Amino acid sequence: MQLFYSPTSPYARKCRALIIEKSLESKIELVEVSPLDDPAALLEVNPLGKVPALIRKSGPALIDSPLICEFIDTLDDERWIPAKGESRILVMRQQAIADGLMDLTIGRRIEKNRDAKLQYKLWVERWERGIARTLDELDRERGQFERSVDHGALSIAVALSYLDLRYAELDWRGAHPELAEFLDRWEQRESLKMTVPPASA
Ligand SMILES: N[C@@H](CCC(=O)N[C@@H](CS)C(=O)NCC(=O)O)C(=O)O
Repeated sequence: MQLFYSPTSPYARKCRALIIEKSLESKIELVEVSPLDDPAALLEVNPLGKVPALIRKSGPALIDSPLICEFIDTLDDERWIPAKGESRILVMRQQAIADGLMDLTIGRRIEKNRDAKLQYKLWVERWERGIARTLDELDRERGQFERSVDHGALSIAVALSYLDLRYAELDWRGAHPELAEFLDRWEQRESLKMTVPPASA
């Protein structure tokens, strides 16, 4: 199997970290691509032109990181996403909040990267408010995930780490020290150490 990824994509990082946590590296080859260059091999399996995308041994390629992670989790007996019940819903909800935080952070960055005259302040400020509210909510819900080792906690850790990469000026660690400690603990794990985005990114 092959996972198309880019080294800075937090959605792909969730998948890569899960693969490492589950020691499935030998089953899934990582293929680095730059989605903005529209590589033919990526477009062939994902018409949306986005990473991550997973080519399986059989069946259609999978797109969208929650689906890809769900599939990766079925490849061995160790469940990072509970199979059913409220525990499953909570993990999926945590992943949804984490993915939403990534969406806001990426939206803001794309806007901020535009020529200053073209930047749309309304959107930047809207996304910044969303990021601030989401951090407050994660702090309120911390008790539900801060000691967990599952896909919900992994997703939140990857999203917080992406804030460090793309919105460092926010200093979210200063305002949310317990969330920062949570991320520090995750950053000690091989899965996050081995998927750190390149310093030049
Ligand atoms: N919902 C998707 C989001 C994937 C996504 O937006 N990936 C970005 C990289 S971080 C991408 O490939 N962007 C290229 C583009 O939007 O054209 C997921 O969870 O996999």
